[in-house]
Amino acid sequence: MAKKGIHVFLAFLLLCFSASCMATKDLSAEEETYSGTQLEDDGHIVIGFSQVGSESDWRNANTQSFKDTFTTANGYYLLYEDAQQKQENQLRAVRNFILQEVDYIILDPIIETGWETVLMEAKDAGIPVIVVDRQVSVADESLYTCWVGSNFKAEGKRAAKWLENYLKEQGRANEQIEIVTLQGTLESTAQRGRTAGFRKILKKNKHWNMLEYKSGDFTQAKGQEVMEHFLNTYEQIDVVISENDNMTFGAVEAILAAGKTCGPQGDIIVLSFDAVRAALQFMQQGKINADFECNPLLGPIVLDIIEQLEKGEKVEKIQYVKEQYFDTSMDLGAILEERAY
Ligand code: GYE
Repeated sequence: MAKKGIHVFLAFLLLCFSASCMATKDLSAEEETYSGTQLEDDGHIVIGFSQVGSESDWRNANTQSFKDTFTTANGYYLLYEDAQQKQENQLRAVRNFILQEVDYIILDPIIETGWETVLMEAKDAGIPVIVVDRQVSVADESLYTCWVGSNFKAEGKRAAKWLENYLKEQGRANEQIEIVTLQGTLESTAQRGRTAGFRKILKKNKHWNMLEYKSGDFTQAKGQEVMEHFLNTYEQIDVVISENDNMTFGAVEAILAAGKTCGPQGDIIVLSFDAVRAALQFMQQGKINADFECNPLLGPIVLDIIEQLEKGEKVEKIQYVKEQYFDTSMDLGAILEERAY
């Protein structure tokens, strides 16, 4: 792809960005010596990354993966914008990236709808947009270059299938099972997929009763609040489906505070999504039954995509990452030793 000249304006913004980075981390000697003029000529590829927020451990690992991948040493400048879970902030960030004439935009869209106009603006400006993690729902798919992330529906199904097997093993296959679901941010791809995947198998299990779905917005604090509501409302809860680990941390706290227990030896079966390090440690402590992995390490995959685009190659439109699950029957100590997040 022919590289666009980077405006002095952009150089100025990048310098401000570097200055703000300096406040939080030590820059290498190489980074410290960059000047605006060098930025115009040094051939670095400029990436604007609009991130959802920092609501969860998964999100932080995901952000770190991009920051570690798109470094100046690797030939990139990463302009990072945290939208603090607000779509309006993301729209503003993307428009700023367009104004700054970045080479690529990476967008992790908080929800699926509402992207047509801004993506059209990026397309008109000739800036490829790589969508990551969550998806955009647009009639014209040429508005973005490609998407890479998880198969959330498969994750939801995997969780329900795990529950089916577990209940069978426990001799509870014909028991009435009362379930509650802590949903993620409503209308996000992760929420929609996990809910839909689980529901598919739920429908086939006539003894399973979904008492309520309620969103905890993927955060620990709201997860705890929603779980308190469930515990105050329903006398019997056999299973909690929590659509991410941070809500699970809050939910477990609420369960223990209510004088109940959870996990393989407890009153309530807890199934979680993401499988971040702290959740696997919770599992080691017997507080979670199973965790369905969602891989946040998307930076290197997007790097490959950009390298292909730079060579003028065509890239796959939809790219799923590989995932697995974990439960207490596994050697979690050994798994944790190898785990990158
Ligand atoms: O599961 C959750 C995060 O979109 C896959 O967002 C992501 C989800 C992840 O806040 O922890």
